[in-house]
Amino acid sequence: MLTEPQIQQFRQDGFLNYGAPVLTENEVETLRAALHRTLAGKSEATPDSNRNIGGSDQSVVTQIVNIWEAEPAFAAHLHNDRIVSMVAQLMDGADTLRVWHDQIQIKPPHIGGPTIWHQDFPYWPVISPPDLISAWVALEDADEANGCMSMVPRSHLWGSYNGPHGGGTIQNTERHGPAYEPSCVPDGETVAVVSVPVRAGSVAFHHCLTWHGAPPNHSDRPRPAIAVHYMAGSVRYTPQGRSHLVEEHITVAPGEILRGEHFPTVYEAGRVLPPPPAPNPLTAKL
Ligand SMILES: O=C(O)CCC(=O)C(=O)O
Repeated sequence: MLTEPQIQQFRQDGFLNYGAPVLTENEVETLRAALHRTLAGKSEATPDSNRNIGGSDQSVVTQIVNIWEAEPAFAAHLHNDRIVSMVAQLMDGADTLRVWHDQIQIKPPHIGGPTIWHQDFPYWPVISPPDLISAWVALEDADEANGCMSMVPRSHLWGSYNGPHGGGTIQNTERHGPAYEPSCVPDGETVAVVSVPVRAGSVAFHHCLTWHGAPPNHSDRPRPAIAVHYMAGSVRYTPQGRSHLVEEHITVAPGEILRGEHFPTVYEAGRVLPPPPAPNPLTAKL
């Protein structure tokens, strides 16, 4: 559980680096093995997307969306008791939490590309209000050398920026400095960049309006991580023209609360829900 000062820090800054492990070494190892199965094309199902969003073979960021649909260990991870309890504490008393989607990002050694500065919410133009918190868990130690994330404190209070790329992207710079669109920054505010190193099996939380990014990986270590984007139970399907990859899974009508089998409920009435039982291999194929 989080302490009151940790909760206050998240409210003030828009992110929180928890610092202590939330997964055991065994759990991390199980997730890594599941990730390798998906990368090798050996999972029972395919995730929604598995591609290089880094832009070239010299700047690689492998993004896998909804690996939980492909690998039971990641489906169980969505319901991680420690993580979900903390998200519930940070979500201002929400009594229900669902998963919008998950997202692996791997920056391979030497050629791992940067994550451009952005807010998450403008990339999700089919849902509102912006009551989502991401839990970013490192699957190997992540630091500045291999491309851990950086956050801009208080930027979750600066509104949602729809940049020229249709998302919250601000201009990227070669050195990944604090580039930003000045019109986003309220008078009297300053743009600071805080690096968020996370040990394997630990977690950092960020609000969906917090500006964040990550430098390239010039080290000889990979940087795999899993982010789960948790939404408050009040988040609705509110399409406005632009689409989103997982929109095809939405079965509710515009304006309705976003729920359904592809958006698992992980917290209800003050308690974390366990993952559904894994299919019985003896009966699954009958
Ligand atoms: O893993 C990364 O470098 C970026 C992840 C991210 O932008 C997010 O979780 O919102």
